[in-house]
Amino acid sequence: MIDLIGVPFDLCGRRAGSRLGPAALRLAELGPTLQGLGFPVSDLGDVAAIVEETDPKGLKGFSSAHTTYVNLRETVRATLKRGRTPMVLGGDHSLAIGSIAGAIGVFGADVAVLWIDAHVDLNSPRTSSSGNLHGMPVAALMGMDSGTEGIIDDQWRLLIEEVVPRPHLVGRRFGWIGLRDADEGERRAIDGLPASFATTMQDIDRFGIERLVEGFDRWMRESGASRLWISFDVDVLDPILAPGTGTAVRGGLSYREAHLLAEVMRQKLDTRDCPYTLVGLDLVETNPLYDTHNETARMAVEWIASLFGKTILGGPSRFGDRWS
Ligand SMILES: [Mn+2]
Repeated sequence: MIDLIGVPFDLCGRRAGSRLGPAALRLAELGPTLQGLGFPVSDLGDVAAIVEETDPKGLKGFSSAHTTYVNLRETVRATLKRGRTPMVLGGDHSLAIGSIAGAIGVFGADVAVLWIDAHVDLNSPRTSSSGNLHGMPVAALMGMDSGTEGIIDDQWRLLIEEVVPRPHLVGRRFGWIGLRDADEGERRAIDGLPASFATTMQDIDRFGIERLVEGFDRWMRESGASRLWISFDVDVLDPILAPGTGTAVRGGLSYREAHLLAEVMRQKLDTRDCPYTLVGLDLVETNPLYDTHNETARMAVEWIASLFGKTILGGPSRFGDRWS
């Protein structure tokens, strides 16, 4: 059973417009598509809150972000406690602070996160060049220091001490797929997380999706976590295919690579001895202002369908073990 949770929130991104993302995904028939695959779906509506900003010297949009993340955390927590799967529709990627905080609140250290994204999102307020929270959610979920003082440090502490429950995420429980845009501060931060599964587009070029997912599966088993949260940023897709995002970077996943990733991931999750389950997802950074004919939301919905078991002939490969 899947609960859709809309977060029409874009105050912490570089470009406005991803607040229209949840509507675009709903219009692309995300709910009916999942229903058609046999999953009962409830749409819980939207949780984003826009409140008056209290401090112009602080992080951009912080008061609204803080309220939104807390609302989202509590909604995700309630959904998980009812044994349902939250699917969070963004909105800018900073909302993952709230959604994954909800999963940590329920499962504690048993959660691992797979961040499928062109970006590392591991900046701290000090290393960020833009000061936008959408480049910092991973650092917040890991409880890293702000590296600053004053109001920005106070706000950051509020996130890592009150919004995100302990235990914070650690490198051994964090994986990336699709990276192709990293800042200098992020490279240093990733060097400090040697146990993480940090993979780039070059790894996909060299080893292919299938071996990459094999590696992810091994890493996931070694991590010891039994709950997987997937945070899917549509900018991991090539912008020729999915232009509707404010954070486009050239050289992303092709249509076939993206679907193979979802399909092989599903095979792994459905393996009888798989020691981990998919407990929830983010689907973020869809921005209809940059899209043509809602292509990007449609692509995201198709990707989700593949991840939830849609195949061309309706079952496992007929070529697979028998003829390959
Ligand atoms: Mn991104």
